[in-house]
Amino acid sequence: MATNTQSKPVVDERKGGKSYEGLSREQLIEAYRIMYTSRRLDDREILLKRQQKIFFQISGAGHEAVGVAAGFVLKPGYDWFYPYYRDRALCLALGATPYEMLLEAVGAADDPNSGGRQMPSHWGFPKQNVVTQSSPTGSQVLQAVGCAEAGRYFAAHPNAAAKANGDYREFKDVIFHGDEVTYVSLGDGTTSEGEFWEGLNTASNRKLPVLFVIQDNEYAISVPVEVQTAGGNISRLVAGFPNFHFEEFDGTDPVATYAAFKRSVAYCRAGEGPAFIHAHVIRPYSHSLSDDERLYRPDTERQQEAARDPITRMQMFLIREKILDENALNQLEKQVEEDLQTAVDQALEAAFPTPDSVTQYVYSPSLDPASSAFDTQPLVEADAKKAAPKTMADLINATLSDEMKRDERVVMFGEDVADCSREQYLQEKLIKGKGGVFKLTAGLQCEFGSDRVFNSPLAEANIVGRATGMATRGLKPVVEIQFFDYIWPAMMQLRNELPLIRWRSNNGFSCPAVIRVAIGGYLTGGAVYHSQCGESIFTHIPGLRVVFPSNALDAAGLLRTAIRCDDPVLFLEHKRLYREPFGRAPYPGPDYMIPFGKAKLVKPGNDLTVITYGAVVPRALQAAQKIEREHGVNVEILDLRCLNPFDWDAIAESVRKTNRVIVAYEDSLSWGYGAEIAARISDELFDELDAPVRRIAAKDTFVAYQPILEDAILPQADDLYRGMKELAEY
Ligand SMILES: Cc1ncc(C[n+]2csc(CCOP(=O)(O)OP(=O)(O)O)c2C)c(N)n1
Ligand SMILES: [Mg+2]
Repeated sequence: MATNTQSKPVVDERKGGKSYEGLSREQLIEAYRIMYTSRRLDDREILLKRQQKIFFQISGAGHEAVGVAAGFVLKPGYDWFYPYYRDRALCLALGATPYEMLLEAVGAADDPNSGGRQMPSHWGFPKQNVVTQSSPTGSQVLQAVGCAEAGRYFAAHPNAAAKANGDYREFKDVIFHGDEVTYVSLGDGTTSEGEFWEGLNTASNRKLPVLFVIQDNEYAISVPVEVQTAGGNISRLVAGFPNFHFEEFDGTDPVATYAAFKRSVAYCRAGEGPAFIHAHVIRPYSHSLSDDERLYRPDTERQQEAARDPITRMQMFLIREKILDENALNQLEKQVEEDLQTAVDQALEAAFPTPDSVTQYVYSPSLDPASSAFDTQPLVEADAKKAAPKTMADLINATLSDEMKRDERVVMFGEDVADCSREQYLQEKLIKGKGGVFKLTAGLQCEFGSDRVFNSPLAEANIVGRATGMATRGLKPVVEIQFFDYIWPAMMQLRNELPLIRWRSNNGFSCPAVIRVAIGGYLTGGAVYHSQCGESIFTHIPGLRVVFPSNALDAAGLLRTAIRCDDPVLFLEHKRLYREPFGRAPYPGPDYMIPFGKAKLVKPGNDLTVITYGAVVPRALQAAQKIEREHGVNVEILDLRCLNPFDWDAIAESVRKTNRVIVAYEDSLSWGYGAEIAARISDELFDELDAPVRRIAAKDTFVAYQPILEDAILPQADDLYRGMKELAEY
């Protein structure tokens, strides 16, 4: 259904005839057909909602001209699309059918958007490169930026697109085109979200071919544009961003809209930079069926708006220009109605998904990171230098380097991760380079180039949102969040986007990125904002793998599994353990991997079990050695090292042997990771227990600066010792 935009106008301008900005009469008729289909499909859905045959409705009414114009200028399956819910006409113009849209509305198994998992108008058409859309307003913007970056990266590194067996690449096809454009749209209200501004900033700075489309209907539910936007006009505010092509126009005029899109897309395709399209549209049908705009908009305002309805405008245009007469228009509309009736009848017959499918595609169905494919042995190095024990920081750095060498799809960015953004200083050998505040990425930019290792702006949502867009396209971003304490601006992306994309698109899209995060306390002076844990907040998110190694060898093996696997991974690196004497190990070689969800037996014992991970492992070991010396209590210590999935079998085996168990963790006690483990033990191993399940963790407060306070707050070896003694005596 996508129209060839190259076709000449039927009337030649040179002969003094009329031009419709390059649109032929046939294309104008087709434009109207799509616009009318879009509007009437909304009407149909509204009816179906009133009949309780569908469960939600949100319309694209008033926005149809924008969608059709964009769909005519851009190319489905070639360009990339991050739409929002009012983009029905766009998706129709790109080739999605009313039937496919209705399948989402009824929640059918065959719904290509989501398999019945998302609300209607949450577009996702893999065939057309329409990337699964979510509900949080604005979260699409940074992903679109990352998508555009990926396209540019593959154009510069075409070999990176090659398939490879044995890792995520086997299941991740890459397609790209050197002049592709990424479309992203949003409403006027959504321009208030910070992620919108972060997206503009990066697209501008990197001159990315992103088409930002603001569909300004002057309302965000009931909040008018002058409350959202300082001065009431977003174009005025963004005018200072360099490298942009700007357009502002009446988006209810299909021909003017088409012309604006043509100019903008040409600018992006030519590699000049991003374009900003500000289309003034209308919203005739309230925000959604759950909203009644008469509560906050008087009739006069609504009537004025109705005079600009793009459907009527287009009808009048076609008649005025003698492209269609009234009879032909009626014929066309009748045909649309008939086709829609057929689509509705078919969609109402469609099979529903089965309840047993609900956990399908939470994770990759193709590659299980807990499988033996990820179980390899460390290399024993003959070379004495390589065989010398290395710190966790050393081995993480070595693993990153190895994987960048092995897989050209791996890119790294974050705050301060580059050696030096001002490359000339490196070239002139004036400086040594930084490579991360903890130096975990040191030397990687020098080794692999500035387009593979680079600094991000100081914006955590920017890091995770862009990584999500890149990974959706097939890159393997391994990005860094500098401190766990500052992960929160990325929370929308981490909770609602990265881990959900596979499930909500019914496996239509996936984004197996790795997010490395420096975490934890015991720093003596780390204080409130450089000591936080909080891993259970992330293990609570389905779709996200969470890893938390306690030593150098595990960090190397698990990081490699994280990079090669097909799921998104949160890789937590304890700052206190980066350079500890505890847990150093020789370099294990470039293929050493540990499967996820396999605990490590740190110390065997018979009297009680301590289940722990991270920086509590060495503290538990210290306490266990002391209690064995002093009281002969023989403690078994299990280091979970991977928190999702976690090794239930190892826990159960140990508890069956010792019958007494402590779950110890660094985060504050209540609602923490130990609660889940303790609950599961009580549930499934109740008969095996000779004592209550105990938790030892931080106090339910924040981590203070003064070392005396820090010691009192975080769990210490002495706390573990006391806990072990009490439980052994119970
Ligand atoms: C982050 C977030 N906050 C709030 C909402 C609830 N919500 C959904 S749409 C909407 C208004 C959006 O207005 P605008 O961006 O102007 O788009 P429009 O609906 O007018 O086309 C709101 C507040 C949401 N979906 N996501
Ligand atoms: Mg709006």
